[in-house]
Amino acid sequence: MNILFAIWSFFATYILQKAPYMVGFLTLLGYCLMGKKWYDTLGGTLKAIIGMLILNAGSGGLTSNFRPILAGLKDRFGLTAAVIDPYYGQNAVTEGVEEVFGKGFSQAMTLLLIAFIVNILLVRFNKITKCRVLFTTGHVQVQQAATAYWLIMFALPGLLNNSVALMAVMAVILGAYWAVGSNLTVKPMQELSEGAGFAIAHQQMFGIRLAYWAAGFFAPKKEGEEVKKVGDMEMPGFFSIFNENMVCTAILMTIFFGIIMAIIGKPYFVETGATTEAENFVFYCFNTSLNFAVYLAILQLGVRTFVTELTASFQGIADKLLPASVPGVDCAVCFGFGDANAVTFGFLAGLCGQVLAILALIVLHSPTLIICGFVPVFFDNATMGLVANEKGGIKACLIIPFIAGLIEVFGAAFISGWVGMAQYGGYLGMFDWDTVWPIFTIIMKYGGYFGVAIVVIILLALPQIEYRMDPEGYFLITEDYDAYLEHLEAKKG
Ligand code: ASC
Repeated sequence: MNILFAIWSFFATYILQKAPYMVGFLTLLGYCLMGKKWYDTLGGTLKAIIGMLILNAGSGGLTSNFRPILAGLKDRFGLTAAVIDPYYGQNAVTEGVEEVFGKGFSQAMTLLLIAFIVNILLVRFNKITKCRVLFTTGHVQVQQAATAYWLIMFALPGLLNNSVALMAVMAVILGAYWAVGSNLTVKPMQELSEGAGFAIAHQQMFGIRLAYWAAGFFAPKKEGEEVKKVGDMEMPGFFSIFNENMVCTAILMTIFFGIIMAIIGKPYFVETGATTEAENFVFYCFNTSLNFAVYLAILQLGVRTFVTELTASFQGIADKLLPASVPGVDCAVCFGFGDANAVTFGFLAGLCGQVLAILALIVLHSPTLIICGFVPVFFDNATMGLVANEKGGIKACLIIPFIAGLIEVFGAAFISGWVGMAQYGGYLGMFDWDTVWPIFTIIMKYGGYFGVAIVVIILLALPQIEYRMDPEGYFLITEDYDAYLEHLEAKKG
């Protein structure tokens, strides 16, 4: 028993919660199931792990460089506000959950495990459930388990005395959210990546599908008319330098972060040890801003390194263990596809939305103030911008993330204030957690067990509805994308 527990605890700590090793583990398992030669298996597994580590270096670099700048606004002006950021959110739960609910944080990890099993089961029985995606992003699952733990205890205080029932309810809801949310991204992601065979398992999965749906309103109505995407813009003269992704990112970020850093002022950055009194401040701002383009390039290299290994090896898992399934990966993976500049445009549009919403909170004297965190404002809106651009073109790429930015702040202000998490300084704040999760919380708070049933039914109904809209194409889209395209043509004709 002890040995089993030790194995489990090693697996949970070093594999399940660490995306690169989870991806490596799945690649290894997939290639073994396919009966690949040992050296191909070893090579592929290492490439998958290293690719994910590179992706993490990119996304981690972005986060660690630019998060303190946005958070600096809060410290510099002495605001008491909740930062919307997955890490602040997780901290808020760790600090507050014992005080508010008298329950320790460790149970949130048990929740993670059981919910993951629910995800696996829903995918395993996808002939019935129609769920096609397995989550592989452990760090995100930890953050979500923590937040769901709080929201559900807040909504259903009657369950606090019954640990088993509490866990069961939470695991079903969270596991269903993972399976169903990631499933919603299958179609947008296949279109974006031309059938690369992955879906997104992150924090804006409903957001991606909504952006995809909303982008339909911007798509050309006449047959044969092309979408005007960000990448199709041919800029004249000086502006043509914006066609190059690295240059575009560098210029826009220098302007944007330059302004914010100037507002915060040099003393703050000296105080926090980010720069020194001796270093030229303008140069410091310029260099920091250019790093945005650097980390974005690293991130895209990581995607190219691991995606083919993971999706090729996953065939083994799909054939032997989880039929008709695909891996669900970090949202940053899609930055390797589509128009690279749509990432930057989506981010900046989302940021405008968030800033406007924050100003509105201040003007309206909202009891909860929000400070934008880098992770939601960048990763959510860049992803939604990219998806929107692909289907609806440049207008969709700007307008949809802008609206999403407004929703993110208002949603986060409402839910984090209501459930009392804002008091602990942070909230997860990613798109789904500012929209669908607050709605779930309201339904459960006022509907009790009946509300729980409604939430679960709504979730499980979504893949059924999507399946019924195109029964032949539904599984074909991940199994054979070319055949799927032919199927679409045949349907049209
Ligand atoms: C998150 C989170 C991160 C980033 C990263 C994006 O939600 O916790 O570290 O987004 O996954 O690549």
